[in-house]
Amino acid sequence: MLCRIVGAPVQDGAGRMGCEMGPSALRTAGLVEVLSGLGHAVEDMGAVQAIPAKRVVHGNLALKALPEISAWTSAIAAAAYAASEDAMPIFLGGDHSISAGTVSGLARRAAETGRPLFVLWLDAHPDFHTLDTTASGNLHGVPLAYASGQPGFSGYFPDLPAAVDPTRICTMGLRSVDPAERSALSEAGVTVHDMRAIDEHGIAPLLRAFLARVSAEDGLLHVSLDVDFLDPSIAPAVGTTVPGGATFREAHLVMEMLSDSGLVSSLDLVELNPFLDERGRTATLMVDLTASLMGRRIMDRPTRSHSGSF
Ligand code: 4U7
Ligand code: MN
Ligand code: MN
Ligand code: MN
Repeated sequence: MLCRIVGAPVQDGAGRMGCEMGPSALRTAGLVEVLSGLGHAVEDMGAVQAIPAKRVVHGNLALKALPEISAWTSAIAAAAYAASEDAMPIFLGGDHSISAGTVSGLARRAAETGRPLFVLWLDAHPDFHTLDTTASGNLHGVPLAYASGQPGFSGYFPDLPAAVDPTRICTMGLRSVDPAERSALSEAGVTVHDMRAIDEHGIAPLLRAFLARVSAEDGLLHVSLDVDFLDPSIAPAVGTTVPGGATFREAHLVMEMLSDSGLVSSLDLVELNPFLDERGRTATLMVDLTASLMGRRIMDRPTRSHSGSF
């Protein structure tokens, strides 16, 4: 499988600076070497270039860096569309606003191939604010709403060539949902497996059910992994830590199951803020999770134990 690495050094969408260094930290943690070591061909495309921003005025005065993020979104969408031709793109954020571009570029690609695009959003937050509902004004809180065609982006963000059907989106790991997001998610029909559902059922059956849907429709699957999906005790390098996140093994299990499914066609690694890391441990964990997604295993499977019963 050819992997194309695409750097998206964006930080204006987050409330604090530092995500710009994300692509560099992920490369330093050995991403390219790990992928090659697993037998994948790797093409490092370098970084998406920012394009000049056009001034825009919006009624929500809280919005931060709207022209800049809108400009990044069109550049990243073009890069995502190009990188997804006959390859698996891996996008290195950058804050999560980059996914406005990655997902919309991938949706355009999927529409051309005639296969439906599904999105697995691994995050403490749903990032389902519109430009009108965000109170913080931080645009890393809006990409999923934009890419799934929620109202209010027209004229401010690039026109969407194709939107992801919200009923083909599954969010996992949520534990910080704002009231406007909560109602918008259920009205749009997004599947939400919050941390409480993960605690009650275990993460595996929830993921298995979603993967069965992707497979039944012969879909493409984009995975968007926000560092804050993980518990802050194992992944401190993020500006928006929320306690009670996925454990080390829950996160690896998700990646291993995704790998076994063979369904994943693209990946975002986002929100890593290396300035907040401890000796590179979060960057290393993100690379190790990518390795699990791309085929690294503890043991070959299926495991045959003693009497053959499991
Ligand atoms: B991230 C938040 F209010 N919802 O809008 C907001 F809780 O990409 C957080 O998931 C957004 O890290 C988090 O600012 C965006 C907040
Ligand atoms: Mn996010
Ligand atoms: Mn988040
Ligand atoms: Mn975050």
